[in-house]
Amino acid sequence: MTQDLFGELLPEPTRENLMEGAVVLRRFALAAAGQLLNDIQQVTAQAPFRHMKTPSGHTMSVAMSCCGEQGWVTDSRGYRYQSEDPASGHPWPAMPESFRNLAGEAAAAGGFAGFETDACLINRYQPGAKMGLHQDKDEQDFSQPIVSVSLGLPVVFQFGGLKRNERPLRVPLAHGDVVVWGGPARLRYHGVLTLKAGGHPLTGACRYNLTFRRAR
Ligand code: MD3
Ligand code: FE
Repeated sequence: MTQDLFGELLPEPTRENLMEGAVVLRRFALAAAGQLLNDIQQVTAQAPFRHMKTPSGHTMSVAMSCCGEQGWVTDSRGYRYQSEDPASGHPWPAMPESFRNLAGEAAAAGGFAGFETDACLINRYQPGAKMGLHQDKDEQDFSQPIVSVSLGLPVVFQFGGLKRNERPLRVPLAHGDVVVWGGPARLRYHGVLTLKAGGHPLTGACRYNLTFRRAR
């Protein structure tokens, strides 16, 4: 057992290989969760959560914010990374040290030592929110992995193939779980089923997901 900031006992992380290139590090972020949630509040005080519109005009059910040198945005002009928050015209908030450290440690544990993230997308799911099957392909270098961190309410993640029509695996993701996606898993379709109502002691009625990327 390890301890968190408050000296609480925490179960040890475990590792599961989902498929080639995709490693689930269960509970890897548990010890840091309190600090990560504090830092989400700091970032989103400067760059508030918003429901962006897809290029086809649908409003996303997931609310998003970003930090780091680059942020991911979608609007009528398309999907892209940019260095300013379109809501304010200012640069995105700096990446908190807790975020950068966790991303680097998780990437190394998943086989990607030396990963240097320049973009963190912060997703907030409230009950009823979901994310349909999609690929993450707005980044420049697909040899760089993506690290995702789940906080708060659990959800069922869908992990498909390189074509949308391949039947996806369903993987439950809970508070503190971290997944590293690289190599042949990097361009697989993936999504998140509708978040069910519930309560979590640290986040209340929501789930947060941090995805760390190398955009440029
Ligand atoms: C597999 N977010 O922000 S994290 C996203 O839980 C996104 O909020 C989901 O998909 C969420 O783009 C899933 C897991 C994830 C993230 C990126 C991936 C899985 C991935 C990129 C390639 C393959
Ligand atoms: Fe994605």
